[in-house]
Amino acid sequence: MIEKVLVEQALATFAKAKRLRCMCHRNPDGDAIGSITAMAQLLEAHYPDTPVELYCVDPSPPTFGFLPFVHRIKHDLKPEEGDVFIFLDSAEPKLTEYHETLPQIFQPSPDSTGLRPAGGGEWPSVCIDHHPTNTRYATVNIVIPEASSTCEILVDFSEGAGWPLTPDIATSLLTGVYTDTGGLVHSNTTARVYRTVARLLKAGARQQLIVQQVFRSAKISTLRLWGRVLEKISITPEGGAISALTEGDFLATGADYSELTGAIDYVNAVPGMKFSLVLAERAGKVKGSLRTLRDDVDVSKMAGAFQGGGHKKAAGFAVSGKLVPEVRWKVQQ
Ligand SMILES: [Mn+2]
Repeated sequence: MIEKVLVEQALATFAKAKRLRCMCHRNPDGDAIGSITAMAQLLEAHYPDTPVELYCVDPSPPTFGFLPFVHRIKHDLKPEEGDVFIFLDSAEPKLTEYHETLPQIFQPSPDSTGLRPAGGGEWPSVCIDHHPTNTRYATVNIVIPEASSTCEILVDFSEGAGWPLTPDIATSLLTGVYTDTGGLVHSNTTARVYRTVARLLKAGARQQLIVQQVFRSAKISTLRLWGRVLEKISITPEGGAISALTEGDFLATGADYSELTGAIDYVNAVPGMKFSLVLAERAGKVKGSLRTLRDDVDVSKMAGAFQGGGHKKAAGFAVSGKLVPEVRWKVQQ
């Protein structure tokens, strides 16, 4: 799946590092945490003399606290000479949220002719990602949109590099494959995904631990938040199932933003809809998550209208502002 030359370029980049600094996107999900913790373990095993560090602007959701290395994720980053950055599951620099404070760690994206403008990026970097909207902002870009998850790409990468998977690494990787496929039920669950899962189980991935921690446990605040999402579903004339949560909903339920993950799959379950949308207020912004079950609807285009992006069947966006309810009444005779 991965071109051999890309694996070689990535390995050559890792080999010359004085420090290996892994980074995933803000508001990290299971694939972000799975891929960053797996990559850090792989790098530490194969470059024992090079310090390996993990960075994310947001802490890991407690759900993934059972994964090795998760406690090593740091927030404050000061780039130093000799750093090599490894970006995981992040389609664009802004999704890491380090783009404003540390623009120099990213390369300028290639223009429409495929050439990378001069200047910018001072540090070598490797990006491993599966988002089709990836802007190729690293020096080595391993972007495979057909992959279900960044963790799936890492399984192939390890094989290409000749790196064996330990049970701990396999557990991190299986967490990402499971969460990005919704437990092997989303439309991105290809035959290749099942082969990947088989390889991970063979490597000792603790499948039942993941099922219990990720899919079979929910805090009371999460259940109450999801209750509000479900209660507030409305159907639009365009055929969308929409729900919206204000900051007040988060305060009243005691849930934080990360606890919203997964609720949209229930909104998306309304039969006959073209798409589903969950809007949520967060720190002066309104974030939107879009899903569809249909092949003739591309929600990444809808998200694009609000400067967002993602996949055809799952996408998101963020706009500044707050939610204001609009109630319409008409007289029926
Ligand atoms: Mn992902």
